[in-house]
Amino acid sequence: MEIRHADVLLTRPGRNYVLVRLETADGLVGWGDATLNGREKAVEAALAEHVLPELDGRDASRVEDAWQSLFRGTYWRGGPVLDSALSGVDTALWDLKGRAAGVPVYDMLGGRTREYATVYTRCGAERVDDIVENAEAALDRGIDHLRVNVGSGDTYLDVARVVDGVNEVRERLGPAPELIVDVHGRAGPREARRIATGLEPADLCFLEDPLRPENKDVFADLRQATTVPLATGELFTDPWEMRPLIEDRLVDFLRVDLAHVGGITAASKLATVAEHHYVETAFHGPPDLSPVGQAASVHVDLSVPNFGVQEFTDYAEVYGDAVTDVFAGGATLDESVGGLDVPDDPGLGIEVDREAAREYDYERSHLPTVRHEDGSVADW
Ligand code: CS2
Ligand code: MG
Repeated sequence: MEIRHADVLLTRPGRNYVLVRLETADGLVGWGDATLNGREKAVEAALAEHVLPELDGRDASRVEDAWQSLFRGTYWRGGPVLDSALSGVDTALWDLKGRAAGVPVYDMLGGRTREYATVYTRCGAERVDDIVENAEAALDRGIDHLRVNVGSGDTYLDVARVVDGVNEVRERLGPAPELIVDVHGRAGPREARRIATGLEPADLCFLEDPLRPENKDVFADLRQATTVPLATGELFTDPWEMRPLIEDRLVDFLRVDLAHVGGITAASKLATVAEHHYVETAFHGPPDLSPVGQAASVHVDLSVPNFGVQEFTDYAEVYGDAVTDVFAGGATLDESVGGLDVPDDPGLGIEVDREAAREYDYERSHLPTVRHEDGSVADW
């Protein structure tokens, strides 16, 4: 299992993805997702210049040792760029390990604890009428966990609009569907308290990223103030960052991103810590996570006992042929249960067509910086 070729591939089949490709001396190939939305070139350079050269000649079967040596062994640890690079390598190593053993990755994580991973889908829009229409379309597809954000991502927080809009959505959809609202790390403590308490009548499954991520202590105040279940983690790029929130039971759901937090190794260990504190998983699954990252997330979802829900992106629906040109296999939605499953193939069960990927050139893009009316910077 000697690593012979370690490459990074930047491709844009609909949007930019950073993929790690590891090939062993006996010709096995493993893939991992290292995409960091808007900072793809920084991760590509970290991989090409610093991380991948260190893997040359190493034993691919030593996944944990690779993780430790890339995270701790390099002195400069953590941060979104280095941890995305580490995530891509870790996931590719698990893929290789599964392919070498002839078993799916979830089998190496302890085996299935469930038949599928229940998903939530995004139904947000500016107008309540459109949210309800999106929600009904999702329910028709068998998905009953719905994210019903009111307003778009680039308007800063309008608390009254969010509270009134989501409560109206609940009234119109009735009590059955599970509803989720993403505050997107935009709120300070005062706004978060108003949103959470204002949304208590909507009986949410959870409120996602209710607070800016810097100061974890503020979650304790919010926890005291509301009965609404809380979730966070997509902005955390270091597994240790979630620890106080899990240990003090300040959140109900762990929402880390497998392409940022340290791959399958970090996510499955964190899930185990969370299990002991009755915290469930709800891994990040936006369109900027590639189908390789989605497949990796579902392998962990299927194996952990404390799975909650998986955020879902339907790549073929959003990006059409471009995505199916490049990726084959991976997670698929079973509409009869509203859940994702992965093939029983060895490894992650997803193939990447390198030649096709090279046809889709990277384009520079970045997330917007939004400002309040007075010109000061707001959280996007
Ligand atoms: C969002 C993301 O899906 C989510 O939960 O918060 O779409 C987020 O905006 C992007 O991943 C940012 O790159
Ligand atoms: Mg989010």
